[in-house]
Amino acid sequence: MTRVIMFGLPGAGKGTQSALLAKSLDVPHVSTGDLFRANIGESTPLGQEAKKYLDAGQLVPSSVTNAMVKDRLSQPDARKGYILDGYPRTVDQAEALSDILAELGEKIDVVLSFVLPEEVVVERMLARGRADDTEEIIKGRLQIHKNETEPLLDFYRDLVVSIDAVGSVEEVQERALAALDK
Ligand code: B4P
Repeated sequence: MTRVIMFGLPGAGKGTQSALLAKSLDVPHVSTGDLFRANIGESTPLGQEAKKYLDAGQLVPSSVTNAMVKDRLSQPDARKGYILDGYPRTVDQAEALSDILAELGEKIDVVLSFVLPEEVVVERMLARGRADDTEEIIKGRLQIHKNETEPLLDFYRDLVVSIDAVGSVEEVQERALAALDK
């Protein structure tokens, strides 16, 4: 299985696990958060647009996000598969992804849902200490996740495999690899 969507609360460790899975499967790690942060770092027009949303803990508008993902998934290195990290985050993004995949003649193989209590993600994010990791912004991001991202579990109900995300990075990675082997 090489076309994987990573799902879970903000701070669940999707980015951490995606990097390891991408290495094991030898496919690109496509993280919308990382793409936004790279654009912000380079001060591109997309980065300047995205920055105000990231700083406030809000979702970047789907029009911007979908176009960026379409471009990334159309690159030659994505033909062998990809780990989609942080995308889709809303049902309208999932619908846009379905259109992108239809054009490419591809299908998602599995949605790995990383499950852990909210207290643990808050702890992890506060320890990470990114600019958007203050307590108030984290609270807002968790609320957005509940309202806008959780409905994806129903959208992808036939593809979802739950992974217990409490434990060390290595333990969680072993569980993710075992799930992909099945
Ligand atoms: P993301 O970059 O996607 O980040 P995240 O969900 O906050 O974190 P993730 O789950 O990847 O956790 P990580 O591995 O870092 O999003 C940031 C922002 O970008 C969003 O708020 C939004 O504004 C924007 N955005 C992104 N995608 C978008 C989209 N599709 N549409 C619109 N806007 C979008 O792990 C967290 C911490 O825990 C790290 O410090 C890590 O080292 C640690 N950790 C990981 N696993 C651990 C373990 N097992 N034990 C202990 N610590 C662990």
